[in-house]
Amino acid sequence: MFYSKEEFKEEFTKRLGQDKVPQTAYAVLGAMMKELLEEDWVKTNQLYTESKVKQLYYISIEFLIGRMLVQNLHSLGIFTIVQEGLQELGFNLEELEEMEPEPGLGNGGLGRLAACFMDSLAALQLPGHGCGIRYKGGLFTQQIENGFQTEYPTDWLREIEGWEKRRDDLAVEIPFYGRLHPRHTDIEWVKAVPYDMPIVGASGRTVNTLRLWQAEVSERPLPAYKDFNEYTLETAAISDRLYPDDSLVTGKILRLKQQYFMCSASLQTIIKTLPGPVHELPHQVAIQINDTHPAIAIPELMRILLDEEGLEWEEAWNITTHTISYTNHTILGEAMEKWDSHLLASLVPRVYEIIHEIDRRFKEQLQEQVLKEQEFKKLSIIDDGLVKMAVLAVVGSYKVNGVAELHTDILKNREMKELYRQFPGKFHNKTNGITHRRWLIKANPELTQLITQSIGDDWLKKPILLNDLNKFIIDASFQEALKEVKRAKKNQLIAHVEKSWDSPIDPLSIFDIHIKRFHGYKRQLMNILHIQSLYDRIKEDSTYRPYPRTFFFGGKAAPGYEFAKQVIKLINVIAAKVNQDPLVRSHIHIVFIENYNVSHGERMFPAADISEQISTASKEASGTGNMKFMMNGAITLGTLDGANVEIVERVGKENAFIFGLHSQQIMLLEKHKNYRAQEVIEQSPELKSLMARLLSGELSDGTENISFIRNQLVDLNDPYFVLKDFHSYAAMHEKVLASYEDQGNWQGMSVRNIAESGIFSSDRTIQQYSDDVWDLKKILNVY
Ligand code: GL9
Repeated sequence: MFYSKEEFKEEFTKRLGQDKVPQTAYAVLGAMMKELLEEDWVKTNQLYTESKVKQLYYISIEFLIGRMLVQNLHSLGIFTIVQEGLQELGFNLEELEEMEPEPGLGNGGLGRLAACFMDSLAALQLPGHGCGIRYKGGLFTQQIENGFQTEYPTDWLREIEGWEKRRDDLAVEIPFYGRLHPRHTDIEWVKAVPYDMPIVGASGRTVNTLRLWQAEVSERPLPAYKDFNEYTLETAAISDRLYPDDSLVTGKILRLKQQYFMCSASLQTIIKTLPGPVHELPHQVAIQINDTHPAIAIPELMRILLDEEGLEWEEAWNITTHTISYTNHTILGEAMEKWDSHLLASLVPRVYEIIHEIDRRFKEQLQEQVLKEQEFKKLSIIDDGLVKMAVLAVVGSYKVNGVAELHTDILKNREMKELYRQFPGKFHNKTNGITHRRWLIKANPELTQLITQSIGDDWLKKPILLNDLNKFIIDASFQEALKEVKRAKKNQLIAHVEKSWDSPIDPLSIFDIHIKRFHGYKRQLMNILHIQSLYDRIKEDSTYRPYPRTFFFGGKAAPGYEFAKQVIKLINVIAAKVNQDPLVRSHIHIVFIENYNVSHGERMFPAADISEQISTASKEASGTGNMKFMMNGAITLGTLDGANVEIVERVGKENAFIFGLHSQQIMLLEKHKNYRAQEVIEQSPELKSLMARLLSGELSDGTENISFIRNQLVDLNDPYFVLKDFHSYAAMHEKVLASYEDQGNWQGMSVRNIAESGIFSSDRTIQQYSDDVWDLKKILNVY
């Protein structure tokens, strides 16, 4: 369609016509992009079908893809042409990008990881696709009102239609409810209609597919007892909204419906479009289940193989357990899915029957061993009237992985010890990664340019080559240029934020950034309590006048998670006080970024000096924000948790600020129950006064109490060890300040972090999955 800037301008102008407003420009540009990638998309699919190569399906309840327009311009290799062309025609690409709504089809790390994986699969020219749900409403929009989080529905679909292709021809029917005997009757069918989105591979012609399913009423007859209006409402609800849960389960029937809907639709399609006989499934298809949300794919695949393909149990089980593999993303107890047996038996009776049989056979096998009752219980899929999805996922998969070395070790040695003993060969680690294309090349073109000027452009395709930057650690002119980049990114962030934030932000201050979901274990509370202690110290000690710092917070709390919501309120109360105080304000400043999402992230990671990664050791499975900061030259201030451990291994302890209890220490304190928060408070005058003021309500506006924070720290004995780690956290902040004074050394640390970040590209992660689990072959789309 166009190969040069002039050709682009000509085509664009022609299509734009007389309607030269940004809205039209945005629409025209989008339409041109879609046309441009359409041919490659069709060709990629044809190639996969004709060559009968093995294909991967990554099933996930969340895909937090972020905006697509600019990312696709980069992938198609026409970003510069278009950006300059638009400028010459009087349009600003950045302004057009702002018109694109962000599809918030995920909560946080787990959903964003799925999106990074899609990007890497396409970039590496591997045949891998996503399967998920086309939620009409993504994650809620957060507004801060009077310091409190309030939630508003986000309906992104209205404006985005266009990137996707509805495929009525590929719709399938999903069976819910009904009676089983003598045969499955009275089924309430739901129609699943796929919407396909193109996943464009960087500088190749591979265009993979993200297939999102939408629930609609079926044309098949409804059972006599069922009211049609009720059925219509229930059906629409299935793909209406993403559950806003973060590392938490609701146990609601609608969630289970979503899971089964997505798995059944995906599997039916996979089987229908299989190029060979069904017993060859494991050679033709790999299915990865992203956490336990799609674990119901295991009995569903069994159902299809048994009832629709007519296989015997042994053969069906053999196929299933060589096709499906499982990734675990958390060890938090409250995030472990357990479904009520009755609920399953009523909603998906045949699937429940199969789960029961899987459990029965597995237990029969276990009978041959001498097992303690406790061990046997841990290994039971069905236990106490509950179906434990993680156990089902391990038993029914050929590979099981954690998402960072520490996390996988904890799975093997503690959380899944009994399962590991049964299936030692299944367990492996795949440390998470992030796509450097979005999080460095797109988000930070200034840094990208500096790197390319210094080490050439091979790193764009092989991010591990960022390692070559190590030779610039003490190079004064590189350091100066890096500082310049950071300053530019800070100013851009300020320009963006100041539209909504009323107090001016100092671009020369240290940008200390804490962005992620609000959760007890992520310890935003520790951060804000420390800031309060800084405030007190500045007020009381006239010799303490620290170098200016701006503390940024951003993140959403699950609507039902009261504690997390009160932490948001506390931050906003303390922010109001700090930011209004003329003395304190020149030393510390707090900014709360409303409605933190992917687009905000793209502006914030590049502007950071300090990356707050302060979870209670052993609780954060991996973290991926830590990698995005590192790649943009921020220094980690964190605990030895999740992938922080591997980051520190790469950069060296001297290039990070590490504090706090280690995971072993935390696990011992938990096991022996010998932590006493009250004693820690008693021993520290600083904590004592901080707690007294906090609990008196002085820090809570007078309008609201802080009962949940009190409850957590006092009544619940500080389960995330905020008080226990407080002093070593505060001491590390002082070390940050001292280090920042030596700018030569600081910039060197920053270079070191960028240089070592290549290993955390999701290209590395995906290549490892492909080599060790999926066995995919690179397919070149040439024609
Ligand atoms: C998570 C873990 O908590 C993170 O540590 C991890 O980096 C990601 C991706 O592996 O998975 N598990 C989980 O349930 N969430 C994670 O972020 N939560 C959300 O995504 C909301």
